[in-house]
Amino acid sequence: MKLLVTGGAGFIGSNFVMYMLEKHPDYQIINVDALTYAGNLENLKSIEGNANHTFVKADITDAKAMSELVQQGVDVIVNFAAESHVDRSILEPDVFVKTNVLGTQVLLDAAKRHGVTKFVQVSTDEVYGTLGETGLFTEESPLQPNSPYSSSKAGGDLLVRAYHETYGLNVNITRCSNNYGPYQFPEKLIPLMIQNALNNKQLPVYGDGLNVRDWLFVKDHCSAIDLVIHKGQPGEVYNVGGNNERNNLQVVRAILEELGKPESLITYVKDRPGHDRRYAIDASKITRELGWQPEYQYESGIKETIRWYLANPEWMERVTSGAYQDYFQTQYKDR
Ligand code: NAD
Ligand code: TDX
Repeated sequence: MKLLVTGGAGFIGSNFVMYMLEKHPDYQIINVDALTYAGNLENLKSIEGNANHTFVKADITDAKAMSELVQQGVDVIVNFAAESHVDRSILEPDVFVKTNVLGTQVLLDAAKRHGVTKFVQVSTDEVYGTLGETGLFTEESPLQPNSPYSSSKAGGDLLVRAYHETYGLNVNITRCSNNYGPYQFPEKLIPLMIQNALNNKQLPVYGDGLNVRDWLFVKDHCSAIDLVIHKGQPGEVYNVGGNNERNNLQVVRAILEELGKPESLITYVKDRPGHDRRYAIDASKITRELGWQPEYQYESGIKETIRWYLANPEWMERVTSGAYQDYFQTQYKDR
């Protein structure tokens, strides 16, 4: 099987490429990534020289480049490439629309033109909006995105649906909850807090710190996508979640405890505008229909993640370049 994986130099995409090369050593992977601030070839060091992996630096909004890649006998496209950070989407929504909406449409068009057998869109639970204290998002929940990020992801999802309904393209959409694990860029909650705690810097908790996320170890997300590629039914959406609800303070306190750092590092800062209160996923469909089960317990997964960041300080140093420092000055300046 020949896969075109987009965004494979980012957090989940790089974990997925490594997972697939190990699990299916006979598959060929073309990994296309524009190497934005979030894309990092160092994430792929362990597979350097693997003859079944080809990296191509290109932008998914470049129709000619995508068409040329897809016509090289690609069977399946898995689209991870996206602008992925909610806070950045509040500062600069335009690039989110360009990559997450237009980029998805460009890939769909290439898939349709060159007879790709399946298109998997890696989406997010955030397209469903927010929950109150109870309830879970199912695949039937209405799309009610609240941030420029989540609305751009919802826009991409709707185009995927339309290419199935209108042109009969074989598509699947996965909607996963918050991932954590190695290689996550330190703008997201868990790696940011690990990084700041290690450097004895303040840990900026938004609002009252009681917003709830459902955390899933990245390798469990990869196994879900692998199953969807092989067993997903045409046009179906599959929710993926860990059944691990934690509020942000619980997450941050556990990191401090694991690192032996004081709780006095926690600083409450101004809330994120439009901050979704709670996400929780009903993943019973993918379990029932495709046999997916998460393997990692949150407690051990988070410890493994912290150990990875402790063991890879040079990775952290290199990804937190000058541009990273500029972003943080803008992001936290009025908070
Ligand atoms: P990430 O920001 O770490 O990686 C995104 C990758 O896409 C980067 O390598 C970047 O260089 C690349 N990219 C961005 N714009 C591009 C473009 N125009 N052309 C080609 N490549 C481009 O993101 P992530 O956390 O790994 O998320 C991957 C996907 O999974 C996204 O689609 C995201 O919406 C989705 N998702 C993420 C989570 C999560 O918790 N991180 C949860 C559910 C779904
Ligand atoms: O400094 C911070 N302080 C803080 O309190 C940061 C960066 C975040 N938070 C809060 C906001 C959220 O309630 O922590 C929670 C998690 O924040 P993020 O790591 O930014 O993730 P989230 O907004 O939940 O979105 C993530 O999960 C769904 C990914 O970034 C998305 O790509 C994915 O679709």
